[in-house]
Amino acid sequence: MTDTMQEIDALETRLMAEIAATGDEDAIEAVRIAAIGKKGSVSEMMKSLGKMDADERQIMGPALNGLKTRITDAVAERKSELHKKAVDRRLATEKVDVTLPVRPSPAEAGKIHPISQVMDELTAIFADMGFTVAEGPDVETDYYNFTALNFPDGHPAREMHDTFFFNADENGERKVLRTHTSPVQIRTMEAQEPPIRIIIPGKTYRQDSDPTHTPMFHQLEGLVVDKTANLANLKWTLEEFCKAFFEVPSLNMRFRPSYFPFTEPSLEVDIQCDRSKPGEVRFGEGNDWMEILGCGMVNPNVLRAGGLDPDVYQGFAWGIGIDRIAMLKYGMPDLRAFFDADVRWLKHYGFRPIDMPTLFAGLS
Ligand code: 2NL
Repeated sequence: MTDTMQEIDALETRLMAEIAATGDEDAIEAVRIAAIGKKGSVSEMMKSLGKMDADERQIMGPALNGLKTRITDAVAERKSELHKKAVDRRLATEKVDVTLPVRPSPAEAGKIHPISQVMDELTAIFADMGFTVAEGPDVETDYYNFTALNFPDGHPAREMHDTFFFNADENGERKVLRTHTSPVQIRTMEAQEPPIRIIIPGKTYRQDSDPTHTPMFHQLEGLVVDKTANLANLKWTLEEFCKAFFEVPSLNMRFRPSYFPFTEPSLEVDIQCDRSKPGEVRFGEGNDWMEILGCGMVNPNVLRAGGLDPDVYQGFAWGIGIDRIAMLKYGMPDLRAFFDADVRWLKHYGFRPIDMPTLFAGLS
């Protein structure tokens, strides 16, 4: 055997060993380039064919071509083995266990506060009856919070409200944190011609703090003004509201005479309930009563303050505490927990963001 022939055999043995030793697709590609790439060891040997005489070339030509073919085939075979291995490895590591529990989406992690939920429920109920939502500032003037609502200077009802007063400004005016949402109704009457049908959900403030009162609380007031609004309309509106909110088909209501400066006559409303089971209140059944809201016909002085002629227009209004009805509906025992910002509490009592209350899909 010629020296060159031995060289070919040695190269073949070495390359076959290298091919067999490759562990991944990159490695086999590197061996391929080093052997049969343009400057590979086999290719370099083939270039030497040109310098041989005819006899030698006759033998070496087929020998080198055979080497190249065998190496090419061996590389292709190893490549396909390694490719299959790589695919198998991916399939093993990227396996999905469809029996595992679903990871909760971020939309499930956050919760809607019960007060926001109840505000959305109230809005849905009254929107269905043709009401729109009105809003106004939390910091109010004495005029909008009291005077326009028929609380004259020195009227004892001003003291009843335990108002938070700001320091007097440069004009000597003392702003207040609104003690009710009623200033928004005055602002609406000033800005808008009747018929008016609005609800005002919002924050209200009174200097009061004990197990059943927080200095900031939430109220929903409603106002209807047109030429014929009357007590019968008021009673129907409130009855429809109570049935919708407490999600009962019927409910007895009791209207008792009361006093508010801004309404005449004024009434307090009790709803039928059953308190015979300890720690549970059911509405629309039983022989007990629970006070739930205040209402009345808008006092002519208040209409006048809103720029409306009480000989032409009349209206009814009501006010209800949102925090308390939220506690009643969802069985939350402690009012103060509403404002503790405790995520464990919110996780338990909060609502799913995608469960937006609507009358057609159900409120809660
Ligand atoms: C209650 C009582 C009430 C009103 C609020 C009102 C507003 C205007 C005119 C007339 Cl601008 N009335 N609001 C009327 C009656 C009762 O709230 O006990 N709230 C928790």
